[in-house]
Amino acid sequence: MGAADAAAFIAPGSTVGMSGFTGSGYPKAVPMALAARIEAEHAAGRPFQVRVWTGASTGPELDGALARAHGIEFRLPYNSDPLVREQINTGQMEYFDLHLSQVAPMAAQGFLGPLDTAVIEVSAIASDGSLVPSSSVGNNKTWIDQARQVIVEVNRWQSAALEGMHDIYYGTALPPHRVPIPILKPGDRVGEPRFRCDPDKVVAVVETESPDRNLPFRAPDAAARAIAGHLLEFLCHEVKMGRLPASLLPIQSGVGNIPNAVLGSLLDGPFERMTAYTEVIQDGMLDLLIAGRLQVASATGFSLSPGAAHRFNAEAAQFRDRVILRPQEISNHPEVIRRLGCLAMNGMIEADIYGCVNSTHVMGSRIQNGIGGSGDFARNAYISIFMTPSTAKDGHISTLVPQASHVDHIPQDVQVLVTEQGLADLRGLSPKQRARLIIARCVHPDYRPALSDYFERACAHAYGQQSPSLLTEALSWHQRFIETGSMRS
Ligand code: 0RQ
Repeated sequence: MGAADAAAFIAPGSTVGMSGFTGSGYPKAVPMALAARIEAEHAAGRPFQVRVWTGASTGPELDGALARAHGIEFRLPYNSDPLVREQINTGQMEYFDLHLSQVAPMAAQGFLGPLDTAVIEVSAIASDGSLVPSSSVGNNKTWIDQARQVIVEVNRWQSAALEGMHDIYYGTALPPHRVPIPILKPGDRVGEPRFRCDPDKVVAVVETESPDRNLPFRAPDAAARAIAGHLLEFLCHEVKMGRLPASLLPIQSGVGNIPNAVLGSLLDGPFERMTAYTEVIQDGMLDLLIAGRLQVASATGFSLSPGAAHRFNAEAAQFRDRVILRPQEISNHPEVIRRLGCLAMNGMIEADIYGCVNSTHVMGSRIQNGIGGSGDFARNAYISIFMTPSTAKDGHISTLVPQASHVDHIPQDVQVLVTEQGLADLRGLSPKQRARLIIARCVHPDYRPALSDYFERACAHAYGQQSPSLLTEALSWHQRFIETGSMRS
């Protein structure tokens, strides 16, 4: 049926579970039709908002369109849409940002309330009624299982060769019936290629032919190249010391331009027969697969530039045995990440001298995107690495500060920090030892004397000497930025 007829099944105040993960595999027609309906209702003076659950970020046809219609009352999890961000930060929308591995279990546990409608993009419907996933899996299995009714969008733009790439695991159960997840290697397939779906629940099938969001990545600048260089040197050193095998351990790479640049640098590195157990496959990872450096990549979705998406679609068949797309509760599962020993490499907003990492909030209160999978991987990784340029906003912000204005990752989950200035290996160090190393290696020279001065005064005057802090001064850099537009004094 048409998208408008399908959207008519969605009631005001209801909860909608949408497919979509980091700009791939999200429904493109029904959310737009829903947004149009919401706008019409608002014009007639009738309130109409919905609660939206997704896999992670989606695209302008979903988050953008619904936000423009002021149609989202509450949203979870990870978002990167600018209009949604603005509405969250101006208090118009409630946002629950949680670990991506925990979304599906929390929904199944009933912690999030009932799910009324699932709107799921697929690439095909099989003759037995099972659904062939599209370019992301996300939380779709759970949405289909939990929702009262299901709307299916079949997107012909998606490559037919995606069929067989997915591994939908149906072995998850709630405590006390949970059992180990039988993934021992990144390439293991433990589930089924399609979603099971009760046909009686399907109220609408809508056909589309629309590309995924597919934003271009910035070409790596000097800072990104320097960060990648430091990281490559570190990984080579770890191999030399016998702490990592020559093919490394399964890599996880976060979203953003810097992690993508780091993947690009692995093309120039000495490592062969690598594997990835990660969340999204971005351009850099596709290049590694094409070059044969990466044997296999397990993820829950793609996050490609338009050029890379075109290339992937044209050549998808050759990746079928080397790319595995799983539900996000499995791609990000703490048990599997810990067992495989992933190398977690994520971007960040800021870190403090003790290595608390803020991945989400600008100046302590404004959300940028969300924690995404960074916590799933950071806590359970073999080595947990965070990276950022040492300054932001034309040098007016130091990304290394006396105290993080918000903490997503505690020092115990942060083992290596990298900026273009250098790399600090924090493993086995006490808080004061960590601070000295971070100041010496990572901080921009413009901010190093001030940070060093703060730390030495904290060591002299703080209430305690485990993690010395001057409470009235610790957040003064952020306050100065809010008041003057610069952290510089
Ligand atoms: O602002 O957009 O206004 O220019 O933050 O920063 O440098 O473009 O960095 O694209 O690598 O993203 C942490 C946001 C980095 C990302 C974050 C400003 C900066 C710019 C973006 P503008 P860049 P990146 C698994 C892993 C959490 C989720 C995650 C992220 C904007 O990596 O969302 O790791 N991570 N998932 O100017 C104020 C600072 C700032 C700052 C940067 N200290 N203060 N503004 N900015 N540092 C994958 C998934 O979960 C899906």
